[in-house]
Amino acid sequence: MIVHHLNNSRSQRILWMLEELGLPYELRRYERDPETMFAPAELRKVHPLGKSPVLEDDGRTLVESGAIVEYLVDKSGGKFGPPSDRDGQLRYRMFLHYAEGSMMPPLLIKLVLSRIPIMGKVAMKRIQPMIDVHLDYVEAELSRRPWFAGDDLSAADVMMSFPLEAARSRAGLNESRPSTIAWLERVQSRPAYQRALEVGGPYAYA
Ligand SMILES: N[C@@H](CCC(=O)N[C@@H](CS)C(=O)NCC(=O)O)C(=O)O
Repeated sequence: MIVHHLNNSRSQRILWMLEELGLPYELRRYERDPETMFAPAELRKVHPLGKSPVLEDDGRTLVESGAIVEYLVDKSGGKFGPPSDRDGQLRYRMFLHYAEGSMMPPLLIKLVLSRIPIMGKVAMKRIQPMIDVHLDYVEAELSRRPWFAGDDLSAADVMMSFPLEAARSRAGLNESRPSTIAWLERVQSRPAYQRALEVGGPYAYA
């Protein structure tokens, strides 16, 4: 397997998942343009979207973090897949989609607005309450169970790691939401997470 990895990006969680699963992979690194933060053009040669992560395996080129983590669950015979109870399965599926589908968009809007002088600052004030609704929801969920789907770490946690790391670095996630911070600490202290950091190189959100 080849992982196309961009610094400070969502592909860090794919490295974490691969380290958890103990699957061998080759890493290809790409650096963001320090001005624009865009990925380099070479990534478009790998996939037309030119984004990261991209996973190549068995002659296939896969994109979308959620689809990639589900592929890895399948490949490893269900490891880090859904729990056995129905409610846990539904939570697993929901958070797997929620991470990119609902939680990332306002965080990304905030990041973009933060780069626009004056008017951006005004608009950012409108976005923060939307992010707070997500953070409160996540806090309530994590106060009920240790991991997003249930009692065990799953691919849903892998997916949720990036939005929550981004929220801690730029959208006010702090100790006022103790269950979420405790979850982040549990994630980041895992040996596989630490190995993924060593492999991936500098990562601003850990
Ligand atoms: N929903 C996609 C998002 C992919 C994405 O936007 N990746 C970012 C990295 S965090 C990227 O490659 N940005 C560089 C660019 O847009 O040029 C996923 O989860 O894989």
